[in-house]
Amino acid sequence: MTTTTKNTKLLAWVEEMANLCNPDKVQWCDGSKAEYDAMIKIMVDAGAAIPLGKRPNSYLFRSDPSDVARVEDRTYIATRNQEDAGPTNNWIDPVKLKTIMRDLYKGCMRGRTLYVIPFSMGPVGSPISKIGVELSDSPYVVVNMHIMTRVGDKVLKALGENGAFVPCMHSVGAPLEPGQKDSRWPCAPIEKKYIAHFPEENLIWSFGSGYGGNALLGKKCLALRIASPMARREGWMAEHMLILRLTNPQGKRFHIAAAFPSACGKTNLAMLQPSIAGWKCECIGDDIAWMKTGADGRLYAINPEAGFFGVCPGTSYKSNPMAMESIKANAIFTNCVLTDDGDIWWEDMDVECKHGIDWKGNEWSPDRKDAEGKPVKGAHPNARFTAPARQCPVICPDWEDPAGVPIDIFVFGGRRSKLVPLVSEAYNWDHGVYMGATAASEATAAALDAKKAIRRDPMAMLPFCGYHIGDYWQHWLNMGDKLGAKAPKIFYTNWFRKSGDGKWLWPGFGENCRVLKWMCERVEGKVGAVETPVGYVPKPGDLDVSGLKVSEAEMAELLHIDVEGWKSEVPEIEEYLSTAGARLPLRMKTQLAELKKRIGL
Ligand code: GTP
Ligand code: SPV
Ligand code: MN
Repeated sequence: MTTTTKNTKLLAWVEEMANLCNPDKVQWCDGSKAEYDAMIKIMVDAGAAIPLGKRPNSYLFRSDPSDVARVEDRTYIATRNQEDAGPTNNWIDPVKLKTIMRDLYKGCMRGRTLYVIPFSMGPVGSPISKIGVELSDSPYVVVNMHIMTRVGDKVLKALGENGAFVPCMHSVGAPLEPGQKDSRWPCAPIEKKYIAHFPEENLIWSFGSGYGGNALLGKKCLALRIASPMARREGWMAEHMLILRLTNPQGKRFHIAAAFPSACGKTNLAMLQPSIAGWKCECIGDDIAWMKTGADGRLYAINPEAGFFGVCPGTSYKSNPMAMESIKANAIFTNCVLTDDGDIWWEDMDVECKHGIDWKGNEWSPDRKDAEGKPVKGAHPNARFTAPARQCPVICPDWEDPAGVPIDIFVFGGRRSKLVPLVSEAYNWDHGVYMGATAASEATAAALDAKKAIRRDPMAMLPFCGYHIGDYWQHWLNMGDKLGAKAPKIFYTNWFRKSGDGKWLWPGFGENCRVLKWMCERVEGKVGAVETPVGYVPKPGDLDVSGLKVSEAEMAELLHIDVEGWKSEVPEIEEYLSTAGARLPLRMKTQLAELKKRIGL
């Protein structure tokens, strides 16, 4: 298939990459339903996609067991000066990396089709949106990009003859010899995988993986790792944040953006169904927020994505009914159980599955044990659904407003079974930035190689900030200076505190609206709080717990400030902040010093 585009830069780049990768053919994607259906048919015929009898137009994929999540050890930020990538990124010299990767790309698409996928992050034509073009040899990537971004001719039209785009190069890295049968999920071994970013030239090169953030290059690669340094240069923000609108019983709207690390509750909070009467919640985005100051001096956010790439395990009609409604049809599932009646299943879906085929393709039942006698999970812990955002019953009518929504509240958080209270409010902007910068969380399955039990994950951007983390914190401080009194208020939450016997202390999910309600009432100055060493925390009675089955003792534990525990964290926090070296903002040092004073160190 040919193209009508006259963008010379794009045409030249496609030709250069096709010459390097040597595909059998080149196909320009138009974003149509016919194209989506044709891609699916190719994959169904090849045995890579399994149609789900129970869900209209929905398909199950099983990845290679080695290719199930992001690979942080193989993710690179290539800048001329190593210092500019900072302590949180894997750095490699861009010239050296391109030499290595050009070698890998040479002939890597033999026997395959190169798909040209023009896409827009954000509504086509919005002043906040950015255009990317992904070249990929994976039809799985094509269909996922159709859902997750705006793809096709409309994007080429917006790009025009001279428009700028972010080139996003992708190959699964598995050329086919003549006559060779393709595998169900082609990919390259771990040591050949590279997820490479060249932020100084707004360029992405990915090789060897077909999964999620490694392969759908609009998401983490463009919208965060390339966009974050771009945002710093241009004075805006690209964050790993959900966006929601909360409307109180009086009809007053609050817009909240929340940054939790991967697999720590963004999708769930974004689609929250308030358990308290009169409050309404609508979803704008579940993973990424791009924010710019508006003419009125406030901060406006758009969701650059068009779909959800959400964690399956734990998603149920009890925990996240709106996600369940969003995936009833036209959805893609990766690494779930296939049930005997032609549906998908995963752990904690809150329905019974007596027998099926697990994510590795083996016979499965809930009582299955491995060689060591441990229960075998049916779905991979990072099994994911891909679904169009417009299918969410509580999608906000303004979710595609090119102007965005004005943010009132920022929330940071993480998964901490101890120490961190259910909620606290920052004393001021700098304190809030400090809270975000020192956010920490227990490891999840979203990355293959996040080994540490608890790791600092600043603003949930540890794997996604495409430049020096010290400069990033300074950028946050600068944004606060620019926004002044119009800056959002900053809070910190932890839904994951556990009791001594290992049970969640807080019911979470829909009940989290009680915490959001307190935040809104704090913004309005309607409700109280007590000053603690770590911020303002609700006093008994400030948080609406009416009708909730949480005892007073449990509430006290959830909001308890363990001063000794905080003292023992300080040396580690000090060491962590010092890794930013000379680029650690002075104002962060001041915040640490003030915390130390408050806890008596
Ligand atoms: P990414 O897509 O990786 O960025 O993750 P996410 O932040 O969107 O995480 P998601 O909302 O998908 O939640 C991940 C897991 O946390 C799921 O298994 C959820 O069931 C669980 N979870 C979400 N919210 C809560 C909560 O309030 N309490 C508890 N206990 N678990 C929760
Ligand atoms: C995350 O890991 O934060 C995700 C999933 O949202 S992925 O797209 O794989 O990065
Ligand atoms: Mn994410």
